[in-house]
Amino acid sequence: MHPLEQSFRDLAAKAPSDFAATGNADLLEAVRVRYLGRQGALPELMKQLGGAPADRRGALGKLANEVKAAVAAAFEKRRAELAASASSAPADLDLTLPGRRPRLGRKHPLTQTLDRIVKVFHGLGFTVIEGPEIEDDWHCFDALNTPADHPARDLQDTLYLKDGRLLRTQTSTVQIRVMESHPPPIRIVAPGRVFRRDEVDATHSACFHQIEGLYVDEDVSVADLKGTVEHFFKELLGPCARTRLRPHFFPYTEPSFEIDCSAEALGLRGKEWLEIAGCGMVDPNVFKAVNYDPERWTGFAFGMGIERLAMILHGIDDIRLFYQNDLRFLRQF
Ligand code: 2U9
Repeated sequence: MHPLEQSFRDLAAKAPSDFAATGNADLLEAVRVRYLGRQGALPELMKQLGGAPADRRGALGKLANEVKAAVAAAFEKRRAELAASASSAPADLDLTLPGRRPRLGRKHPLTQTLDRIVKVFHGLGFTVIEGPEIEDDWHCFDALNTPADHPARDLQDTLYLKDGRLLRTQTSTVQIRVMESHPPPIRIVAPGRVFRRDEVDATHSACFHQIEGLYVDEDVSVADLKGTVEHFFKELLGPCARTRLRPHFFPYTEPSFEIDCSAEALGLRGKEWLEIAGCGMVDPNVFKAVNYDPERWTGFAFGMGIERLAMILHGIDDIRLFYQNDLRFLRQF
């Protein structure tokens, strides 16, 4: 077989499958140009016909025309197929438009704040523990050295269910439950939703979030508490954060302190100190309530409001913004 004949036959075999493999009109056109264009494979072969021996030229020319017709037919067949499938797509579907990037969600600012707090306590070996939001008087008040006639109950008035149970006013309920079921030592933080019978305004909400911590072991002192508080706020806010403890009263801790943080570390001017959390040494009566020997065990506890911390950190002036799910607010975090 003359080499030119072989080339024509090879081309005739390959072109139809190349056309069939194209997925759109642009690709099909590119393949057509490759085979049939002015400098395409077929015209290039045809140019060589003049160099073939005279007695073969006629047969080769005939073959060339047959191949050309077959390649053109294969092209036409694929063009028709692609046109048919394009016309069955919806008229308003433009596949050449750039894709739409899906909007990524993000964590709620309160969750982001809680995550930052928990990360620091993880580093100190504390375990996160959760508990029920519906509680009883014992876990919310009595076990926390707040008997029924204690004035602190008025400050923490809450919502009661018909059966006498209540919505917890603090997550200390969780710590009481852990102590009731586990012997010391204890190192836990309890984040969660709490409830108060409060008038709602820019700084008060009937439902808000807290994180409380509890450390129980032998020979725990106020120095351990102070060191932990200082470390925590430096980790959370940066090495410039200074803290001070101011005497206060809580029924469940003795002595008790309010924790102030240097306003400078929070990027605030005007004030020198900002009240940011509370803490104290666990009252021996709390240990008695959970059958821990108060002569042997000592501990410290602390608590802070997540909303208050997030508001200070981000300069948010209205607590209600956290609960309205307004994306113009949420997208800022
Ligand atoms: C046990 C014993 C004691 C937890 C503590 C505070 C001090 C405190 C407030 C901060 C702002 C509540 O969210 S807030 O309104 N909390 O100041 N909380 S000591 O004391 C405990 C916890 C558990 C068994």
